Amino acid sequence: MPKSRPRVAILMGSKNDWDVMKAAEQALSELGIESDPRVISAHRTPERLVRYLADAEQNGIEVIIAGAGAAAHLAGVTAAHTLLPVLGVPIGSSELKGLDALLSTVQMPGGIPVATFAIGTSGAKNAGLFAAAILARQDESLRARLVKFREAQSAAVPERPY
Ligand code: RP5
Repeated sequence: MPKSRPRVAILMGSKNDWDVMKAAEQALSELGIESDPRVISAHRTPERLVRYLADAEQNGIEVIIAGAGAAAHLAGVTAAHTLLPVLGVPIGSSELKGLDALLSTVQMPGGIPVATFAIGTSGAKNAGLFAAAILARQDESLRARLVKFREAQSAAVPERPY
């Protein structure tokens, strides 16, 4: 089956972030949403970032998820270069276990917004689900798939702990 056009970009500062960021790809793919995972660092490959963002909207990208660790400025710099919604995922790859990335991502000065998620895999998964919720506003069949996902999630919770 031919792949549909990616609607969500998943940017990450390092190949080493993929272990965490693949949770976003998985959440999207379970809802039938194609994504575009890229290793793009705001400080190691700044030109690659600007180039990617210049064409992102035209290429069909509607939401950008940006995950990075340490002094994480990927989500903020991304948001500075696009009007697309940017969902930031702090990654616990540093000595500070993601607290540095969390603060760097969440504490954006007023004017350039970044929606910030939990540190690590839960954040990446929820960023994927949040991107799906944004897309579902204009996509009835995706909305129906999201409803099914929530129902299945509820059904999987046992009534009793034993
Ligand atoms: C950040 O620095 C990346 O997002 C990564 O989480 C962290 C460490 O990168 P590597 O040295 O593992 O490539 O830019």
